[in-house]
Amino acid sequence: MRTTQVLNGVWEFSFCGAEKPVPPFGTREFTAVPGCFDLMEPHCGKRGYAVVKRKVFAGGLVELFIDGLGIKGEIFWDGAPVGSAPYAYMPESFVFDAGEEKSHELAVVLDNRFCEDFDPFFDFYGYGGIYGDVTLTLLPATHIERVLISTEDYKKGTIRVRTSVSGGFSGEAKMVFDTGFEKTVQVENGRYDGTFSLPDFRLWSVEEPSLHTLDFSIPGDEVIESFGIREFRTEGRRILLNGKPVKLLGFNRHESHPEMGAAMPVQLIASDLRLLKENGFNFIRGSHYPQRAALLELCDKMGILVWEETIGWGVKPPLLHDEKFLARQLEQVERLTLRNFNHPCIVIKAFLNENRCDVEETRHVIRALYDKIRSVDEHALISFASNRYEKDVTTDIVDVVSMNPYPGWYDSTTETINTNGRVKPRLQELSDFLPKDKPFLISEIGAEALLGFRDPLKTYWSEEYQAELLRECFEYVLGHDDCAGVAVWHFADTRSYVCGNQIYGRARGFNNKGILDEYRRPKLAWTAVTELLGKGKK
Ligand code: ADA
Repeated sequence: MRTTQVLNGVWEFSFCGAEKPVPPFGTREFTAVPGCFDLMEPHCGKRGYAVVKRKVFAGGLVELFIDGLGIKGEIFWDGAPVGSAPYAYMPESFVFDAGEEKSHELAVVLDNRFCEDFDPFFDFYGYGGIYGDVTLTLLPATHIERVLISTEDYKKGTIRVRTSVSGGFSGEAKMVFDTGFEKTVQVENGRYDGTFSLPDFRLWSVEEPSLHTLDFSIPGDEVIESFGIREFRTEGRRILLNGKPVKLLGFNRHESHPEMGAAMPVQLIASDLRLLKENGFNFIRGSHYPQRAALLELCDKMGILVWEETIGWGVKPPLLHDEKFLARQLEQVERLTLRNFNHPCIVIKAFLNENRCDVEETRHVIRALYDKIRSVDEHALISFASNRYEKDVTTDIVDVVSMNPYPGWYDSTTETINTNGRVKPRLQELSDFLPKDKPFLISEIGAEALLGFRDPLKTYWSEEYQAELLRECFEYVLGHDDCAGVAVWHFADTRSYVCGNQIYGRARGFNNKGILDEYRRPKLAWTAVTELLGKGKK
């Protein structure tokens, strides 16, 4: 049977700058895991290699899980490489033979230097460190590798269960559901694929996020998966959840905190989600990278819809059309779709925020990523956030057409006061232009506002200006059935560029378009929008 150790805590550490650390890894300091070392003196803001390590008592076959790190990492067990984590924020598992049962050394070489897949131009800070939990699970030699559960018919509670078992195992497996329903099935050459109805099932929804569990076992191994029975589908301009239109109302959210960076404690993640849910919102876009396991678990339990996205921000040719880049993107969407397959909260699966989708050659990239997700998940709603608007040549490929318009902000002329008249006409114009047979989602919209900067003239950067702009946006979205929803840019102010010309638009080095500031203190826009939703409390 499996046993799991949580390896979070105090690890040994060294910052190595440009010099890549090699085994045996010498360390001089300590650091927190999860934690971002480049937010801690004396390494604040530094870029380079670092090593984190600790002792682990284990032996035999193990699965090491790291819930996201940045910007890249390589994993060593007693000085030997056992895997690499090339994509920032991506949760990764590494299965390897840990050898004899004794104390071993686990080391992660981190590299927070910018690279092709994480450009300094990204409008969010690239932190160095381990962002989420680290666990080590002892695995039986023959073990269950994966259990995927999908809803095939939400009305009848019909689900499909697909599993893979290591070593080409053939034999009996048992399924026990939380409802008490049991089923014995045959696994052939490591595979089981069965579709059946679950008696006494409950549906998952935003209002009643009922979850089920499946305990899947073979001789010597057992895993418990949580899942929800629900269907997302589109009908014309609408997104339907279990046959009923659902309007997505919420925010883009960065996993970011001024003192903890991307390694936010679960308590703070939960408090963000509670704030959102209690104030009438139901949606977050996980911009712009894979989300932590705890966030998805919380959203499953709380009934919050999630847009899942792989990393890739504003990518343009030639990189966008480079085959090696595409291969890395395909690997990311495949890994993420498989890993998060059972989360009922995921409404949209996406990639490549604001890519150059106005260029004909980009169609091939979008098509390939779309097909890859589809090959793993035949029911997923697939999209990406576009800023090419009327020039986007890929709207026929995606299931949901998502646009990031910034009326009253980036498209302003000399008009700097009063958004009246800008937001609604632009949204209407876009809506009129876009295909009528697909949902139109506003995947970003917003304006900068500095908390405490109040101005009766509603000047740019004032709380008043932002409040008015977002009020207009929500009035439009709530008043139009042909708009599938909105994710405001963004939930909370987030640390951004620290260099380059872009910093001029980023006072304090932050993207200040948060409806809350970085400590989650509300701006006027929060009150304006929550009042519209009939809530208005914090
Ligand atoms: C883009 C981008 C966001 C953010 C935003 C802004 O649309 O997708 O990450 O940078 O613009 O604030 O300018």
